[in-house]
Amino acid sequence: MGFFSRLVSGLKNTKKSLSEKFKYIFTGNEIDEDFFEELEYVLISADIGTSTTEEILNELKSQIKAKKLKKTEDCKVLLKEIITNILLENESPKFTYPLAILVVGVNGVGKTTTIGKLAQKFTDMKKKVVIAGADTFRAAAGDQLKVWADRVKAKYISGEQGADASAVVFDAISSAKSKDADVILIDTAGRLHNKSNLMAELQKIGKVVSREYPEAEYHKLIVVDGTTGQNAMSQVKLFDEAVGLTDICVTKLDGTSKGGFVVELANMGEFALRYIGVGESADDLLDFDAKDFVDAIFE
Ligand SMILES: Nc1nc2c(ncn2[C@@H]2O[C@H](COP(=O)(O)OP(=O)(O)OP(=O)(O)O)[C@@H](O)[C@H]2O)c(=O)[nH]1
Ligand SMILES: [Mg+2]
Repeated sequence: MGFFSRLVSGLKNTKKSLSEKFKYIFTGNEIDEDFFEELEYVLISADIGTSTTEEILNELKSQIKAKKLKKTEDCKVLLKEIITNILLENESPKFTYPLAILVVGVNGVGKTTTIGKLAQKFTDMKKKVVIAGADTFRAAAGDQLKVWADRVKAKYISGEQGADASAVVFDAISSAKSKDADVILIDTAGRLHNKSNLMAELQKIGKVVSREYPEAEYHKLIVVDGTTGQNAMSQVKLFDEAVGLTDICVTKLDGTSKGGFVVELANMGEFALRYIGVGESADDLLDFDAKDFVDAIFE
């Protein structure tokens, strides 16, 4: 399957729920207050969020006025453009190498799987990859990650269960330097005994990377689960306070009809929307592209 068809098939539930509703909105009718109310309802039910929806509607209204549009069917292209422009504000700058990516997020969102997929992606780009298994909390975390590392023959550094996570990261950085690696991917725990422990551990890991590997371009990528919708926004804020995020990856968009929340995530404004996950296999991690995303969710 090509890139765009994988995206479309991954987002098919979101697309279906939107296009069914759009049928009744973008008709040949005159634009009136009911139209805006219905559109507002549809955008909010796709999980775009109230403030972003309001922003979209205000922009739509002002363009309708400026372009003197009369029929609702003329607004669909406009709506697509407005949403694309919001997403474009968060386009991801290109990576430079060596590159360090610290992957964080609450438990079960898809961090380890995303690292596996990233290892594949960078290997395909002929980059030399080192993986740090710094989730030393969960017993099976290491085995899961090693499978992904072995698949692409990436160097894998981990520690015993309960080992100091930042020591694992220290070792992995030494290995990356000595092997002249291009990319180091750091997996972290999603859960420790309590939340403040987790944040303290992530901060400690974060500092090790800045201190030991200043020559690397350093990214802090949060993974959020696309099926959790609005809750993702508070996770982003929480982890940003702890480590200072740079990038976002939204996983499991294949399992939701509310993919619209990606628009709201983008509208938070500060972070590069870097990747989306649309399935469990190695090639199901896609570089986020604003235009393709909007094309994939609109009819
Ligand atoms: N459908 C779908 N499933 C995904 C995607 N990404 C991850 N998963 C699944 O989500 C589950 C959890 O993934 P993990 O990678 O273990 O999540 P994690 O964040 O590392 O979890 P912890 O280490 O326990 O915090 C697994 O069953 C993955 O296969 C995706 O894009 N789509
Ligand atoms: Mg994990």
